Amino acid sequence: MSPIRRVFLGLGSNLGDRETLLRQAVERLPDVVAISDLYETEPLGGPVDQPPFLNLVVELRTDLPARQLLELAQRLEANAGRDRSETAVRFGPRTLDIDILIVGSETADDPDLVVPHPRMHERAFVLRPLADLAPELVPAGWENHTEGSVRRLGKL
Ligand code: A4P
Ligand code: MG
Repeated sequence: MSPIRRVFLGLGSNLGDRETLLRQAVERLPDVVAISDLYETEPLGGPVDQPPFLNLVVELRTDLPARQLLELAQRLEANAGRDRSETAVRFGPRTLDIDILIVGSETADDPDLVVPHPRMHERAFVLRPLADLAPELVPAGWENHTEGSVRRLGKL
């Protein structure tokens, strides 16, 4: 049997009824044990005029592997009407984005799945809500970051 692990997912929305879209996604996730505060954040990257995001982080206790979590995340994004057509812009506006941040000590380095999420350590919109839930966490691969735990980075 696989172990139950601490899993953290980052959710963001900057199109449509952001709060409802986020709440519906959280309700559809399995084994949620904690939800961070909701943060309104300035968009990082993408088109200059895109609207602000709402971001939050959820913690699951689950034995689902990262790949299955990614498939679930992408199903929920599609349910929220996310436009993945060729015209959709990288870092551009989206109804729902779910990033797989941390899956216990599991690591992945595939073309379509990198865990821990490779950009999370430089993003306040991930680290602030994550610091609500797991301030002492040191994700796999962070041992060499001089910054140390989520709490210290989250305070940036
Ligand atoms: N992918 C690889 N690893 C992962 C992972 N750990 N979790 C792949 C989720 N997806 C992962 O993502 C592109 C591909 O990344 C997917 O096909 C998946 O297989 P995407 O969601 O289709 O496209 P994207 O989100 O536009 O690009 P990307 O690179 O994932 O962007 P990010 O890093 O998700 O950033 N500003 C604020 N304030 N708040 C935000 O939430 N989000 C973004 C998107 C940019 N700026 C933001 C925010
Ligand atoms: Mg993404």
